[in-house]
Amino acid sequence: QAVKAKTNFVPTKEDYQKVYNKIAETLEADDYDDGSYGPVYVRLAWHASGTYDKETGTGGSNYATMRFEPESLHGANAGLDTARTKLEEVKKLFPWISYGDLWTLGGVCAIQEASGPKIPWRPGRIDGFAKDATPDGRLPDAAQGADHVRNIFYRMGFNDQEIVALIGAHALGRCHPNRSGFDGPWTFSPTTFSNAFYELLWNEKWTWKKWSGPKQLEDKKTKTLMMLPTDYVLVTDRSFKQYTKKYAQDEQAFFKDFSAVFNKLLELGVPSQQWASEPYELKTLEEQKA
Ligand code: DDH
Repeated sequence: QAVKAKTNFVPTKEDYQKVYNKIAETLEADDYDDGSYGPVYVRLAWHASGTYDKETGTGGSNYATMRFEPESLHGANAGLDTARTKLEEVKKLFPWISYGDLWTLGGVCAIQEASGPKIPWRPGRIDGFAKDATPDGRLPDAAQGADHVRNIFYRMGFNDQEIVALIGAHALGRCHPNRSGFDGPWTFSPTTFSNAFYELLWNEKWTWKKWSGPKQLEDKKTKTLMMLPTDYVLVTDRSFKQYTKKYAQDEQAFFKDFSAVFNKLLELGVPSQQWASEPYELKTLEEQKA
């Protein structure tokens, strides 16, 4: 009887809210980075999805192939084992959820709990196999320029406005010398989701950092913030900069566009017949207190 009940288990919105809540409880950690796993959860959700290639229909969030070598060892994924290991705590409690659903929900939860916009999210990804893993080189290389950024994101099916909106996720988190080689946070509040990335990019003066590490920029005023070469093209490229300016001036516009484009990112590579429901808007922990 018990076994039968388990096989027939069809999770509801309430079940996914429980998973969300558990993920939210794992975010805070005094001994990790700036005190939150949120930024690295967002990066995991993005790297699990951003391997998509619209021509071949391969890659994307469906199969969670970052669980397997060599994808787990790709240079771009350095450090994401931290997020995968932490999310195992949640997987243990809800073994029925697929890794693709867990990792993408992790990104949604991290953004909402960091005061970001609501991100519609729906379940339906399935676990694939090592043979489904994507080749190295599908994720962007921070040392390159606007052409490279366009090639990578056009391959996923995004336009210039969507590219600029997506990279605003760099309001969160930091670069780690032992992961990417780059060093430092983009904003003064790396655990709060905001339009600060664009504000700083647009309003501050940025100069090349003098150091032995990879080429990156620092803010002239405090020398504590950083920008990657690929971030900087968002104010130098003629097409990109109009959106950067808009998002620097209008946080609501950024939140609205980010919500739509992050949802689109997390759904890349999932066949539509696999979706188990319409998108949910899950509640933050704060909203559930009332
Ligand atoms: Fe990013 N990102 N990212 N990024 N990213 C890094 C960290 C974080 C690029 C390079 C880097 C997006 C786009 C790009 C986040 C989210 C998103 C790091 C530092 C590098 C390097 C890694 C480390 O050392 O730990 C490049 C290049 C691009 C590009 O588009 C050209 C996008 C689209 C997102 C997204 O989420 C939508 C987040 C969050 C982090 C912070 C992680 C952390 O641990 O903190």
